[in-house]
Amino acid sequence: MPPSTDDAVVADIPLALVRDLYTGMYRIRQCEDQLNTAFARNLFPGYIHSYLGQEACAVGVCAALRQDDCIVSTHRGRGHYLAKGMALKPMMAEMFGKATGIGGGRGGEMHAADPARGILGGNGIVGGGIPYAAGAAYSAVLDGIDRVTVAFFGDGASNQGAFHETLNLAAAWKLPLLFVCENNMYAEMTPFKETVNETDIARRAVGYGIPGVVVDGNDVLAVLAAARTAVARARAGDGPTLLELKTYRTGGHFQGDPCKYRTREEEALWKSRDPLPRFRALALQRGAFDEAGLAALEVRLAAEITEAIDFSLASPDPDPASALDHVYAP
Ligand SMILES: Cc1ncc(C[n+]2csc(CCOP(=O)(O)OP(=O)(O)O)c2C)c(N)n1
Ligand SMILES: [Mg+2]
Repeated sequence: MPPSTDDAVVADIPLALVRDLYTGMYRIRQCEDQLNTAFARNLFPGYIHSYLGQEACAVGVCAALRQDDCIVSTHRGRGHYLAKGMALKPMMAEMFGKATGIGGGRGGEMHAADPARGILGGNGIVGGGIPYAAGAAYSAVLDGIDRVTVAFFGDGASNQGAFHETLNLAAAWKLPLLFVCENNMYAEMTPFKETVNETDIARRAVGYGIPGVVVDGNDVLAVLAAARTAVARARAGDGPTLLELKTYRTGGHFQGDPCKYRTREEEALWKSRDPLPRFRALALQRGAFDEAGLAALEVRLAAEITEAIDFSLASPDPDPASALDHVYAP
């Protein structure tokens, strides 16, 4: 594992930022936990690809962005949506396929988008979002705006041709782009180490002439620091960076996956590196919260998620008569 943030850096982080980072991660954790329960109770259709365990990646990267910066997400996108500021109730209702969802219930888990907040959408095609992100980055260059775009993707996606082609073009054109690979060690049921003869995806950056950085993806401050450096480089016109965030998908590939392809020992090891208890302890130690204040915040965040689920359940389904809306130009 790469080194975690050192004590001097920790001591310098403003307390308000510590509070925001913990709040962002806990909110995602609650969202994923409660959605898993709702899915197990058959309360909504489709799938759940849980973001549990990876919260520090989305929150750390998005904390380095402005509202007008853009992100492109994946099939495992809720953490990215929430961290970039999508409103909770419309996000949740989209998961439930309801008319009140951010996409009117048409996109569901993999296709929520909110252009006003720079969220250009998830993607059901592994690696499919990476070239879109380059397009968004190039549009900022053409418009003369110092907007940065982030492509989030997984270790599996880093073996797609689209990843390599986009890295090459983005490097050659110095696009204001961050390639953020969340290496959670698995692509569906396939371990990364069985498919790639190299331990670090970040080293692929060398072949394209851009920086490649390995980061402890379960250390939100390390993620934030690396993202800030990469964002500053992109905004200055110096081109893209590839960040590899080493993390772990603590749930299965999808909710209900029995995880027979990995050991309970490996899961226990990564549980000990869980980004939330780790940062919770740091936040208390820094005095960002007292224990009672933190517990109260957690209760409030959990209640907000429950309320969003209740809102979704009470919302109407999309009207069948509107099925062809947004398909053809008026
Ligand atoms: C082009 C394509 N191939 C295969 C799939 C099936 N599939 C869905 S998720 C997934 C694994 C992706 O792994 P990774 O990129 O590491 O993301 P993670 O699921 O770990 O977040 C695969 C193979 C797909 N959706 N698209
Ligand atoms: Mg993966």
